[in-house]
Amino acid sequence: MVAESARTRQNTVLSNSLPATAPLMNPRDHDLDAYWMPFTANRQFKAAPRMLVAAKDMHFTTHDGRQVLDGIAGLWCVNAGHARPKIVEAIRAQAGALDYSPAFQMGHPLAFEVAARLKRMLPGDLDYSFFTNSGSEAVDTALKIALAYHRARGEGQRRWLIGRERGYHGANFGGMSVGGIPANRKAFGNLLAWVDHLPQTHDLEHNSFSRGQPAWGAHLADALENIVAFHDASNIAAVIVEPLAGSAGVLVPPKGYLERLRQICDKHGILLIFDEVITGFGRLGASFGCERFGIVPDIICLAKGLTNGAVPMGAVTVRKGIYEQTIKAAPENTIELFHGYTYSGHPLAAAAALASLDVFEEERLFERAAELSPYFEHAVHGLRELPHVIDVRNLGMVAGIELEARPGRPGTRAFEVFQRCYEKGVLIRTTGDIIALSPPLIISKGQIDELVGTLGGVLREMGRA
Ligand code: PXG
Repeated sequence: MVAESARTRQNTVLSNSLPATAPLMNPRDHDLDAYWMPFTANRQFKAAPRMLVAAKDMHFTTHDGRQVLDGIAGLWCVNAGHARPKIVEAIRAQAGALDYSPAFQMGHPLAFEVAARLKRMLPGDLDYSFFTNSGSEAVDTALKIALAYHRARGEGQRRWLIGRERGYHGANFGGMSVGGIPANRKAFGNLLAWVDHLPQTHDLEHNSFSRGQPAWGAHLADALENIVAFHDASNIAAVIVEPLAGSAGVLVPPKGYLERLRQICDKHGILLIFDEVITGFGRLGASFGCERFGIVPDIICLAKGLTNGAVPMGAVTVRKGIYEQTIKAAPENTIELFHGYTYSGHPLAAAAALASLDVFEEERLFERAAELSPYFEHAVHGLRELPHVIDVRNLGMVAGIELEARPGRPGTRAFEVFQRCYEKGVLIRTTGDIIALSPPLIISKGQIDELVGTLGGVLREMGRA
């Protein structure tokens, strides 16, 4: 039903395509060879390029002038939709007023303002923000702060960092080391030492087709007690997890799991880091995942939605005690943390962040996400009976649809779904044989039908092959 109505609707959307706002181009007129594309099958892409030339609200314009519905908020970042005038204007004005200001030993007002805004938005005493340019840098910064904090309080032997299998914490050495996606680690043997991993939380046998948080699996957090017993609590600095794992294919935390991690960390003086690069800024129907789950981590990593994806920026926000302890351990008038980036708190990024936070607030987008999520949940679970679907999972405005892999050719089925959806005017994201949906929070119910209906149509069309 959903698929049929959406197919009709999609034809309407295509025939009523908005005019492209940028000149159309032919990728064949350009030399595509020199750009080494990230996390991309370069040869496959360059043989059949998918170029985007413009974007507005819920749609991209492709190089051949088609409108494509954005089902993934760019890469989980454009939470308020594309090219929002307030954000565009803020960036434009800032570029003309103060294009750059040195990040070390100098300041500019907007960076302080973003930190103050985050302090007001975040729960508990998550009060102090350090700025980076990406989620990967936010993660590495958070790990370094955890080590520096323990050292500042005289427990410098706390060096172990505990991540989780299937975790994604960016592509830099720290994040890759605590991360748990094998393909991301395989080629780079020189990982951080002193790292261990919790087991991952998703279990198809117990949890498939859960709506929202699965009932089974809180006990998986107890593995942290085993890790503590093995390395000794006195040697462990921090545990880092995504409250909901995005990149590995939308792994929703079992009920009670995060609460238990928090308790075990508290018991042993271990810092709990939430990597909310994806779950921050409304994705789960609350300002942040920590708010949604009612748990205050010691450190939170942010990026993506912070600037609505418009200018790169990340942030690490820490609890008051972490900042105060680290600051006071250093002698007066000396640098307290030897860490930072040329573009920390960049004026254009800070301007984009303030405007994005304004748009989120003015349009009540986090509440809107909460209001829309039952509709979204109902729509995605309608895919349950389609060929090769072995799981559907969701929370807030994010969903994962897991397909059975083709024997000996993992990932190819989902990638074909991605290609066919794109041809039909819908952008989805795949990781292995898992499809992720994570649309801008401005999506309408009709567009949810179009997104899920197009996906359902493709799954049906591909049938049992
Ligand atoms: N932490 C988490 C939880 C992330 O999801 C990063 C850190 C790194 O952020 P940067 O800004 O350095 O990329 C991420 C990034 C996908 C996908 O679809 C996910 C991310 C990035 C690109 C694609 O799986 N997450």
